[in-house]
Amino acid sequence: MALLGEKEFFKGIGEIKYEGKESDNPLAFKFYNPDQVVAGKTMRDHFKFAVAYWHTLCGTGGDPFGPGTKQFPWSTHPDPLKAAEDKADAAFEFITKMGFDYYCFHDFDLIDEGGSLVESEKRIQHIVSYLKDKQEVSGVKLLWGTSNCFSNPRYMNGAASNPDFDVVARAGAQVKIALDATMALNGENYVFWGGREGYMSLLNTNMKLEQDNIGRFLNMAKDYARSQGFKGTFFIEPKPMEPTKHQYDFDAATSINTIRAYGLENDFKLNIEVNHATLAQHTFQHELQVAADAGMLGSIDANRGDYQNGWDTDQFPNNVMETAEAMLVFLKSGGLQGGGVNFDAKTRRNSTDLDDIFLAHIGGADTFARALLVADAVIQNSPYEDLLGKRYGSFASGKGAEFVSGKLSLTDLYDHASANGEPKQTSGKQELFENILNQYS
Ligand code: XLS
Ligand code: NI
Ligand code: NI
Repeated sequence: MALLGEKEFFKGIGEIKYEGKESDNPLAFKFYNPDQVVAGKTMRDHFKFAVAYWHTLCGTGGDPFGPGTKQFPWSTHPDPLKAAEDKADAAFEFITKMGFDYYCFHDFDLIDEGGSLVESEKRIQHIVSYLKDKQEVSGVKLLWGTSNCFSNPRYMNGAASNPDFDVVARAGAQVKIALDATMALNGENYVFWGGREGYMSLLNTNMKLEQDNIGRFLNMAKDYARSQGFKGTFFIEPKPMEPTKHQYDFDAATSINTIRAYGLENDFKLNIEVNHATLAQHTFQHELQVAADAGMLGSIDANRGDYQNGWDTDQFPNNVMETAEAMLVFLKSGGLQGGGVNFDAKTRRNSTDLDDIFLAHIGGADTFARALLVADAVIQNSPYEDLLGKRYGSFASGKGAEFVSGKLSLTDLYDHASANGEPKQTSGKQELFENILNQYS
């Protein structure tokens, strides 16, 4: 096995360090200081930053108009097993140099799918044992595993929601293998993103059967993993569309309904992705709040979309003010339950230097770190919490408090309203709230 240093893919780039915002070294963190304590926890523990294998090690920049532009030095070996080992070496070199603690993968990001289920499983087992050693040597951990049940043409009509039972069973077999891999690598969580679990036209779709089948499928996966001793959390990752027109896990609220409708609330939480939130016409912070309010804020896929177009562009986060609003929700809800911040983001097609991958992750980590500092300052030092408390002050005492504790009837509301006349007008003060965020940034 090639350990760090034996075979170097990112030559000339050393460990990325925190140098503070005065530093003009592009290959240094300006705000992400892993050991700095914010709101009682180190930044490292707040975020649990993870590298997404699929974008960072596999994505060569292809789009519908042309092939990939990036020739990765770890993707040259003709033998799929050796190519996968090179990729793993590159992944661990990168993660270690970034100083991150985690990675995430789909089964067939790790190694190319074989010609049959049996051959694919053998390949996965080969690379899993290789990765096990790499994890041990480096201390890097698996935040979550998942299975890619959306790229192979066999899943064109869906995986767990496929109208053909044979395909549903094939997806089940694939998920079993991916769960085995995740457990063998001590994965802390397991993700279900419903890539093609949805439909294009209701005319040819039995929606009720498809959704019930997903419910059965998720329960089977959960029961299997639990029977094998898996203690981690399962996450559903909502997304409204792309690749299907109507995806069943549209947004956080819809996915929470799925979790509850199929009795999965003790085992499942949500993995909220920024660009999926915006595709659903929500803000990222809205989705975080919906998940947190249900006790299901599990993990984050960090990226950003593009204001001028409508698809999942998966760009690295760089908007501090928007991320600060999200970090307010994050801090106030006590952070993530089991998960971390996974950079589900890719460098642009024309960002072809290897150091661009470092610059992108540095920028993403710095954006989250700076936003966390802003949110913490707003909570600790600004009038924000007071103002928010005052806005709901009418529920803190008197009839309002009785209402909140369930002591009033509709007739009580009638009596209160009759005795008090027209309610006074109260400003929402939105601009003041916005100014406070700006002032403490
Ligand atoms: C795609 C999703 C995918 C999941 C994992 O849009 O974000 O990358 O995170 O399957
Ligand atoms: Ni994602
Ligand atoms: Ni996505």
